Amino acid sequence: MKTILLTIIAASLGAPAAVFTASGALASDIQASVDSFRAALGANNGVGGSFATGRREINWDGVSDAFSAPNQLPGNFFNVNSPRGVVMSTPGTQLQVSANAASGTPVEFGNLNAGYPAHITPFSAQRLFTPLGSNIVDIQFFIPGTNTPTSVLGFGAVFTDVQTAAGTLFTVFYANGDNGGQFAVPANAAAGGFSFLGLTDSVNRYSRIRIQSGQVDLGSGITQNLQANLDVVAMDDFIYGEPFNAAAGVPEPASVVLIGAGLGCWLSSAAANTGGIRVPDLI
Ligand SMILES: [Ca+2]
Ligand SMILES: [Ca+2]
Repeated sequence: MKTILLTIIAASLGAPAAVFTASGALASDIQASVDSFRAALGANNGVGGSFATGRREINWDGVSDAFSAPNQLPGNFFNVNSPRGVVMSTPGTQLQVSANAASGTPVEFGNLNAGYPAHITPFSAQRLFTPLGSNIVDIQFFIPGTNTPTSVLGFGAVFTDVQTAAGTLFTVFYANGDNGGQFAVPANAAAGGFSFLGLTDSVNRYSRIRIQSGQVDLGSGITQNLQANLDVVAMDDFIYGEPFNAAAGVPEPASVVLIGAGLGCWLSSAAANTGGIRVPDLI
């Protein structure tokens, strides 16, 4: 069974302008909602450059074997190696993109646990994404290819195997740093099913999204047990508005500064200060 919901809410502080949600056993069950969210954000700006409008996407599928399982993905990969204005961090141990079949490493995070491929299905083949050592990943936005923090009009993500209501969540942080509350990713009972949550807010914009991906981290010996509130989940496509600060304008090419190694230290500090998530405003 599929469910699709699009809620339009008057833009105001504390409420997103629009919430796009869908879930179902098949990828086709969420496709219309994903495409509506894409249309709301505008044209796909691809890799590099800087634009005043449009969107970016990350489907993980083009990441090389060198940065995929069993290897870790650098948190700044999508702002340095493939500039799309996103830097990620986790309070866990590392970030990982799942393997391609041709690599010889088990796909769908079977390298972590042989049982995971029965739960984890790609929305876009073949690679997916997860943090390790934690079920939390923080996503921060920068003018692509620079160390200039900025904000986005909206953010959405596709998940697989979300089977517990309110077990997978976004916590959103506005451009002014305020905590904008928590939003639940819709669940679907089917093993290997799909869920989508997309949010837009043209008034407050988002400077950071914290994702709780399932109720437990992925890893060796960590097995799903829904009765014990241990819902295993993985992420696929990220879709988000162009990281752009209207007040600052689009930077001239000469002002674009590639991020150096120092950013990793700065992000570690930022990640350590992200506690205190307030009581959920679940939808
Ligand atoms: Ca993918
Ligand atoms: Ca699950």
